[in-house]
Amino acid sequence: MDAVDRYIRLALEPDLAGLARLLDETIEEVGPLAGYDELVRPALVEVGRRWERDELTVGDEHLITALTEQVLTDLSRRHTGSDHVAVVACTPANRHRVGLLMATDALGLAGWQPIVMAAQTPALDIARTARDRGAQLIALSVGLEVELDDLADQLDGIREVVGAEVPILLGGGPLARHPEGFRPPAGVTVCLSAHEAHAQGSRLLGLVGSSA
Ligand code: B12
Repeated sequence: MDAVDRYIRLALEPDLAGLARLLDETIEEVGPLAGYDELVRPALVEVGRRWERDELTVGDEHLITALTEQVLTDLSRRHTGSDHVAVVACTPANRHRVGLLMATDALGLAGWQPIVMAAQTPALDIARTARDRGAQLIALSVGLEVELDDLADQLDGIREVVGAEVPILLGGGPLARHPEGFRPPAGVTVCLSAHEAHAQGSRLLGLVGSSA
């Protein structure tokens, strides 16, 4: 049985401790970013496939997602804190939070202090939270292809509140599945994986740190 199968089987039992152990072992072996990109993400994509083929129920999918969120939230407690705040949020129509949590951890590991907001956060509230908390980075997770249609408008709305200086990182399923589907405006960087979230987070922290 491969690791993706084991992941799904443990989550279905449900065996939270076993799932956390599997992730810990994977992280020990390949590191957290590869653990996310090469185990948790493929496991969730496989859950989507099995659900489409009627091999898993909606209840199964909810259970696996809930346990995954719990394990990822526990992992994020290891961040040590930093003065450089990043507001991390799902776009207004997006309820998919797993990728967001991985990006959060990647940014935390890169040295940011992530403030994670709930799913489906209105753009104006993301922007106000970032402005009011002095965020130096905004990271957004997009969940559905249909959201790409008005993403540029959402970003413009955020820019009106936070100004042109705050960099924005964008990620999420539709961008990863269709990298050509959205052309990011100036100041916005698209990341297709937790690895990229970490690399771009480190790069931007270097820029912010050197201008402070
Ligand atoms: C779990 C799940 C749900 C759960 C989510 C629960 C939760 N708490 O997250 C629930 C049940 C809510 C759900 C609902 C829906 N879903 Co859904 N869902 C999924 C599923 C099975 C897994 C998603 C996931 O976690 N993937 C794994 C993560 C880790 O991948 P990821 O997001 O791409 O993240 C990686 C990178 O993109 C990147 N990243 C992600 N975010 C960010 C952010 C930043 C800043 C950075 C830097 C990087 C980054 O890092 C991650 C690590 O590699 C997918 C199947 C699939 N193929 O993904 C369908 C899927 C995404 N869902 C889909 C659909 C259609 C829906 C619904 C419309 C279904 C319905 N009829 O109600 C609703 C829409 C809800 C909404 N408004 O968002 C479709 C989307 C297709 C499309 N055309 O857009 C998919 C692809 C299933 C399918 N094959 O049809 N879903």
